Amino acid sequence: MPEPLVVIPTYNERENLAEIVARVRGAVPEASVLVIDDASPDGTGALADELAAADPAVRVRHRPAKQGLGAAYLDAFGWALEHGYDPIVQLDADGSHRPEDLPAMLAALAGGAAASHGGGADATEPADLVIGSRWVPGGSVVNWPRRREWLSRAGSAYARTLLRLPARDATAGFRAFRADALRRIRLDDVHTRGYGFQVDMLWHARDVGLRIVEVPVTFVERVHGRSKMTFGIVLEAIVRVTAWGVAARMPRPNRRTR
Ligand SMILES: Nc1nc2c(ncn2[C@@H]2O[C@H](COP(=O)(O)OP(=O)(O)O)[C@@H](O)[C@H]2O)c(=O)[nH]1
Ligand SMILES: [Mg+2]
Repeated sequence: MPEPLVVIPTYNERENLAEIVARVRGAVPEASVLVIDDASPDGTGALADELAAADPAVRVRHRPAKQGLGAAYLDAFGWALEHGYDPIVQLDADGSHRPEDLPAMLAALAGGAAASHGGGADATEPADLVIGSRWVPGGSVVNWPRRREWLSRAGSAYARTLLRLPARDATAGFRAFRADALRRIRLDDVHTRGYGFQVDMLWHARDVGLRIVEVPVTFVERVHGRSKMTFGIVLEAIVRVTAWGVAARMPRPNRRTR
């Protein structure tokens, strides 16, 4: 039986990492964890090595420099597929994605769970991709400034409308993929480095016909450490989504220009 893998990307998450790894291991004991650290100056990578030494189900990949969330995930997905993990989950280190929501998400991936329809697949059937969603009934956000909630809702609505994405929460970073679904996505075509990566992946997922289901989750704003969200990351997402939306409306030959 293939094992699930929970991928946790980190950049300066020293205060959060031990707790989140313990919570993942508690919530889904059969899952392994892969920490993918971009040479965090605060020593998160060394802490990850200590956690891995104490628990064989915890693995670490060290990257030489901060290259963005998208690049870290693509690296991790390649590693996970090579090593035969299934399903593959993405989860932030900062506690915003509650590991306790994972069993419901994995149940929805297997089919037969009480999931919401994000305009996508029937939740009683197995899914290829499950999104832990803030913006479906039952989903929520705790401790977010109004400005950040507005940015997330607006970004999600803009991307969803322009790219006709089958999900209410198009920018969610809490996701579970079936391994063969991840294989079907052309990962080499995914170039977005920042948070637009989530939209880029979703667009590719829809393009290859993946069955996408949203499960409501409670997103909790981080207590420790700082967000790596920058104006540049938001701008990258807006520019790319707009360009894809325009390209998608062009005659066929230009359709895949990204
Ligand atoms: N490896 C790696 N992880 C990153 C990078 N940027 C952000 N992260 C991690 O990605 C997750 C989400 O980032 P966060 O700053 O919380 O973004 P926010 O939730 O959108 O404010 C956290 O676990 C971060 O440590 C990066 O460049 N490389
Ligand atoms: Mg965060």
